[in-house]
Amino acid sequence: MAPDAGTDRGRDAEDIDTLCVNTIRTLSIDAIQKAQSGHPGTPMSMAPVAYTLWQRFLRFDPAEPIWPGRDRFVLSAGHASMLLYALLYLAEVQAVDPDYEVVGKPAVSLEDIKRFRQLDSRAPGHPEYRWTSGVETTTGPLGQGIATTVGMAIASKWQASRYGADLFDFDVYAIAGDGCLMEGVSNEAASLAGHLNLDNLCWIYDNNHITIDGRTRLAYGDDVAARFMGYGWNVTRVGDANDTELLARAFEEFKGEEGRPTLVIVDSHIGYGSPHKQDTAAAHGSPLGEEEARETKRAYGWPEDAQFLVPDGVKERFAEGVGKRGAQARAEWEEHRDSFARENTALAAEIDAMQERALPDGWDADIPSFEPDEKGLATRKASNRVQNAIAARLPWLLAGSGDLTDSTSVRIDEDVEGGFDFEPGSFDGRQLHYGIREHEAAAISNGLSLSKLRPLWSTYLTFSDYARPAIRLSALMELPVIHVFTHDSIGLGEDGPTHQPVEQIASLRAVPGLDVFRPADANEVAEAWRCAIDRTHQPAALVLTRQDVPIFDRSRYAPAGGARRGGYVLADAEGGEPEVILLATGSEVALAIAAHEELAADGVRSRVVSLPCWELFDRQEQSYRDEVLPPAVTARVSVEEASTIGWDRYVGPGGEKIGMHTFGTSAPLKDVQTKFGFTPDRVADTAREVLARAKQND
Ligand SMILES: Cc1ncc(C[n+]2csc(CCOP(=O)(O)OP(=O)(O)O)c2C)c(N)n1
Ligand SMILES: [Mg+2]
Repeated sequence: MAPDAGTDRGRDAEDIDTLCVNTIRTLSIDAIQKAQSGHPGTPMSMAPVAYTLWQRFLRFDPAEPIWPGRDRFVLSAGHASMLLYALLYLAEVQAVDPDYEVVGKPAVSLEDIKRFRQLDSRAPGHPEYRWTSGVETTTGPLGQGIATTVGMAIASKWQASRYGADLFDFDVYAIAGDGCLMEGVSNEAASLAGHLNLDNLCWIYDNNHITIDGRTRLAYGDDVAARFMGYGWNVTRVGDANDTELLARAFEEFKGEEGRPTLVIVDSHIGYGSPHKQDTAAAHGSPLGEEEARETKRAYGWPEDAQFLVPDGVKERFAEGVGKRGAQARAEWEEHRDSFARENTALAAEIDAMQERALPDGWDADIPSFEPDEKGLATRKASNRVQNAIAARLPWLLAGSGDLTDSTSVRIDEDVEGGFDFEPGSFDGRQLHYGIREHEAAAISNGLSLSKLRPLWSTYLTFSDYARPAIRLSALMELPVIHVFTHDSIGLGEDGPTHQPVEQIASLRAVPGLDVFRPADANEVAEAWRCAIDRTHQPAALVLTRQDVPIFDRSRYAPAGGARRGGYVLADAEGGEPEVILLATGSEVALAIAAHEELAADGVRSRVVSLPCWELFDRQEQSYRDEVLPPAVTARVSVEEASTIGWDRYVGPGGEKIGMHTFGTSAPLKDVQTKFGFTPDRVADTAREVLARAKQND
């Protein structure tokens, strides 16, 4: 079908659909060729699949791409990004600004496509949420996209239970390749989705037998259908990616399926149409080359020399399909919303607030303050009290855990509305059980947050490593997910070095945009929660103790409100400027206080700085930071039962860092702390040493 016949209104629907599919293919080929970088093979092969889904099934309004009731489409095979950009461009999806307003320009323009992978183009290497409107989640790290869709599907079920299925019954679709299904997280995701009967979830598996290294048989021989049937999925097959009728039947089957997620296995030919590269790994990740691009276009019946050609009728066809259906679906949704709002003012207000990541008035009114207590309280336990005080006033706060609900203290109280398990039959529960699937727990949390719920999830700090790729994406996507990590140091004692984190805090601090809070006592926990909830575009990690820590007497020491600035002077020298500064976080703040008292008795003037959140402290103005850490006081000691990486910037060249340089050991808490030198005497002695050194250098 030659595109120069584009003005011929007499051609039949099949021809125009083929023309649309070939437009997606050739835009992808041309963009990648021009950029001299990218992955043409999968956009070429999967174009008819994505096109059929968008044109005939997806309830998505290009004019309002963040309408809450929309179906979600996730390109989990993020390297095939040009497939998504071509769809966004041809469907004329509109851009939305950070205030959630449609701004009257395209999400992706032809200019962006011509500048694929170039600086500031809305068509970057891999799809990036928040950068390109219409991209539902950032993909590229294989497996993350499908893992995240489970969170979106859970959100749809939860929202349907609370606000009604007239408003929330959205489906979630994903295209996944061999890579996505090989990644371990796909097992966690599919297993949980099957267990939860998420029949609003449809993954499309691009079964092309090719990855970068070549044929998949090098490393992959799964019977994928059997595997997914084992997870409790409905599995269906489409033997040819170009067979749009069979594809449509598969999607219809998905729509009719109840109680099971659906996997559509689509056999495809990577690089479809390329005479020399089809079905080879060469089509995966490099431009076709000029001559091959020309020959491929010829095979499609396309003008060989045309570049970035969008024949007449193509955009119109998208407008008649996804555009029209999406607009209608949205109009119906808005009608439902309006009538719902008449009957249910408060619930409707929740929907509106949620969409803008706003918080209900008084959300923090019941946050407790804790009385001084020498014996104290584990910060994980204090956290549970604060979490519940917030949960009672923030109905869309959902808690979950990787099988450590009570030991990480994230259970929502029974007397809080929704304080029961989320499971089939009670999708309005706010307590999610992820089983021992930390990676998926974090990815689901991203999916919940992308659906505008406020998720927290938990595990032991050591096992944050299992979830790291999804934690990283929460930061990259700027999602206000709360990652709760307890058992935060060697202070957990007997469980030994397998469970005692050493390098995790430093590695979390290294994630750009992730605020890591390690509160010192119960009242700092309350402040950390205030900071973590009162944000719209940033994740937080709460790092909490298993063991009790004293609750400081705030009439004697500074108020905990200082924690909201990331760091503050907790205890100061009496009778003059401090000579030495002790810096600590979490459980080691009490140790610093003990050393401070010892030094004071000895006539040494020390200051204790509690530094629960480095990132927040670093964002304070210089004058405040200098007030807390006066540049003239170079004698400084940091204490943290963790890797010392990063502390140099606070202790400076004249300072000392007390931390962990090896793994821990299995023994009762006191013995572990003595073995590794976390004692008031050691801290005080180190302070005296640095002070002596500083005086010598004066
Ligand atoms: C977690 C992760 N590991 C490795 C890569 C690098 N990578 C990108 S695409 C790809 C091969 C993917 O194969 P498949 O999913 O079958 O995609 P196809 O080649 O069929 O498009 C690899 C290894 C990645 N993006 N993410
Ligand atoms: Mg493949």
